[in-house]
Amino acid sequence: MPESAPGTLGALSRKLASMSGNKVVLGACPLDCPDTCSWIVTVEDGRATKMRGNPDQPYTRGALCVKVNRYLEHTRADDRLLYPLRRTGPKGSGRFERITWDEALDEISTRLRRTVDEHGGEAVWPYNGTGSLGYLQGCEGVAGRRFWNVLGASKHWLNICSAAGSTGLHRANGTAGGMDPENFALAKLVLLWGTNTLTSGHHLWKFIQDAKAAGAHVVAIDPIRTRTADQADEHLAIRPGTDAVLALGLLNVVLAEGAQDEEYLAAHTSGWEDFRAEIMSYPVERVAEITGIPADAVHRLGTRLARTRPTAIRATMGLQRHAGGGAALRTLAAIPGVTGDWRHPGGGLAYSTSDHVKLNIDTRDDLLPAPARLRTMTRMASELPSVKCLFVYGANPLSSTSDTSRIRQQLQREDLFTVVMEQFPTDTADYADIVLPATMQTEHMDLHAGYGHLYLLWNEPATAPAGECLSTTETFRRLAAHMGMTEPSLFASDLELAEELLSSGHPSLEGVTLDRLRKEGWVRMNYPKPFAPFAEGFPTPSGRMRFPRSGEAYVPPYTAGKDGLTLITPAAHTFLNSTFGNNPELLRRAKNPVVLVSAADAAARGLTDGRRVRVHNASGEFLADVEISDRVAPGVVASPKGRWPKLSPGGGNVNAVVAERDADMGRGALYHDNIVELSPVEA
Ligand SMILES: Nc1nc2c(c(=O)[nH]1)N[C@H]1C(S)=C(S)[C@@H](COP(=O)(O)OP(=O)(O)OC[C@H]3O[C@@H](n4cnc5c(=O)[nH]c(N)nc54)[C@H](O)[C@@H]3O)O[C@H]1N2
Ligand SMILES: Nc1nc2c(c(=O)[nH]1)N[C@H]1C(S)=C(S)[C@@H](COP(=O)(O)OP(=O)(O)OC[C@H]3O[C@@H](n4cnc5c(=O)[nH]c(N)nc54)[C@H](O)[C@@H]3O)O[C@H]1N2
Ligand code: SF4
Ligand SMILES: [Mo]
Repeated sequence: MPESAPGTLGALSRKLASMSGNKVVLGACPLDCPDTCSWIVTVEDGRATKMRGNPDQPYTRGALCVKVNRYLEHTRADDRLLYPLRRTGPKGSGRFERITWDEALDEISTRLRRTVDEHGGEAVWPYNGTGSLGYLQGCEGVAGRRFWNVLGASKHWLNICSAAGSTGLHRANGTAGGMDPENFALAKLVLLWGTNTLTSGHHLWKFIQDAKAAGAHVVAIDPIRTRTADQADEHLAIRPGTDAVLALGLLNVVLAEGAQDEEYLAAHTSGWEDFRAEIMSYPVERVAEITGIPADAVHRLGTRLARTRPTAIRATMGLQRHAGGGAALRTLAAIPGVTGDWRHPGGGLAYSTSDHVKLNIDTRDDLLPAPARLRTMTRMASELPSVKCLFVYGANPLSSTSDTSRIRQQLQREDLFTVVMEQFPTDTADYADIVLPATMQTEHMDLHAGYGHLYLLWNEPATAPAGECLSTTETFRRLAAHMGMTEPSLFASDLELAEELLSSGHPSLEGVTLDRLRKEGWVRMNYPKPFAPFAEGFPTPSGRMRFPRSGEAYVPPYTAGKDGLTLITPAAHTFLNSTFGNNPELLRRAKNPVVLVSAADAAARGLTDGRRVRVHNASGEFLADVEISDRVAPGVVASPKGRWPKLSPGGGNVNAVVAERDADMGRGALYHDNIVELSPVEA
């Protein structure tokens, strides 16, 4: 039987609440964060008055985060979009007038029909981002796609976040799914590799603390000494984009120690002879030269790796935002293949658990009148010239997508009809012809899974929608009806859609019913606990993991050998991508945008602490204040993502200098792999 709410604290608080005439509603955080927390909302007289983390949920364990602690306040923010709007000023001016839903649907229907008639469905681009990871309202279930299929619209490749790494892991293991993150508690060596746990998904930390308490050694491998690195036993400041080389170097030491698991290699892997030769060509001195990590540190960690079972590697998306991001994950995945760590719960690699989620996502491609054109999210600037109707939902490309200057130029085109479904007046919404107001998580129903754990969660609406906001599902039902579409599946209710999602018949979902989810709020999928997914083999055609072939193990970063500073644009502690970028308190805590610069690089440019600079390259520029810091090595600078350009000095953010370039696999974006220069802004 799947594990479920034991009916302790959460159940008790629900009972107490109902005794006092209040209601307590179980929900889930919709944001693009691995933890997908379970939350409890207290509702008094129809108003949500309190939100807290669900103490019964084994992963959330009662805590939300600095951002979502302000979620209720955010739902009532002064700038919340409450009504449909039509543009009255020039594109980008953010000047709108209120209209009715009928007027909005009329105008959208007319424009969609005209576009399809004149230019074909491919000229329509539904651009659906990661604002919600819901399987009903958000990107995981590809919300709205059945409607777009009837219309024959372009398909949208949501590759903005994790595509390079996922593809690399698929090549290695046949899946991007790996360890159950809860099993980090069982590890004796933990490598936090290109991941900022305490900022990007802090609930894993409790499991790492359990491991530490049992004697585990924790190493952070990151070009930045992050707050996570501060808490680790050891920090290796790697040169950006060279992780595959470090992995090869560590394996070189493992082989020297004779610590490879020959039995596991023979039974469950393929391509070992070639790969062994590749490893042998990366002695620690060569590795030190490429990665910038001293040879003795590589040797020490290699020895530790050779001698410590189980070793758990947490590698997340930061690592793969480089030209060689796919190869990096593929080569990291080879480590537990060589050491045999996959045999043990507490050993292996955890990137994302998404591939363990086996819901039945049926976007009904049979409804398409003809094969659809595929448009790539991270290539927005290049795709837009052939788009006539852009429909943005759950996304804020003017903050989050590469090459924002070119995107902005395109959004100004008079012949482009843009609809933005939003909760807030983002920079992107300012360019809309029509804005549609969207519900927030406490106002709609949704089904969720985490990408950092093995639970499904249900989100019951706690309150009525604010203003005239509609959920994604309801918006598309109304739009379909307004356009006279009759395909029955376009009108499925939220509960019907949820039943359908749960009906895949996969063993991991046996006994996971909608009734249970609605009652208990969360259910662990039927994976063994503890879970060792590849102890007996891999989901590849041969059943074996595939080592990289000769020459495939390392693809150098774009920045390799180039003059200038490598810019890293990591997760901000107080924002979630661009979500909360307008929250006054979180903005206050985030202070002005900064760029971390080593003392040597600052001195070479005559920059003092606090000096405002233009961070620039051929793609564009943004403004930030210099923070001289030993958290970055010479040659590396860092400035967090997530700022709203219009709320930032100079009206730009980091993505003005992120060029539209592809990683080696999955067309992943190169967010941490750009060359910039810093020049003082004249006062
Ligand atoms: N607070 C907060 N939490 C978030 C988000 C947020 O915006 N804010 N975003 C969410 C989303 S969408 C995602 S996808 C996840 C992403 O979560 P993470 O994977 O943690 O993402 P990043 O912050 O981009 O990168 C993590 C770390 O990788 C390091 N790094 C960069 N390049 C390299 C490299 O070449 N090698 C190594 N070893 N390290 C490197 C960065 O310095 C950074 O400290 O977090 C989610 N959680
Ligand atoms: N430079 C740089 N850029 C990055 C990254 C980086 O590391 N560096 N990280 C990248 C990553 S990992 C990601 S995932 C992307 C994220 O990029 P996007 O997918 O564009 O996500 P956000 O910027 O968070 O914008 C989401 C918007 O959706 C809205 N929203 C939330 N819920 C709903 C809903 O239910 N309905 C509707 N209609 N709207 C909703 C929010 O108000 C918000 O404005 O950014 C990427 N951009
Ligand atoms: S953003 Fe992450 S840590 Fe914060 S509440 Fe949501 S799932 Fe939990
Ligand atoms: Mo992401």
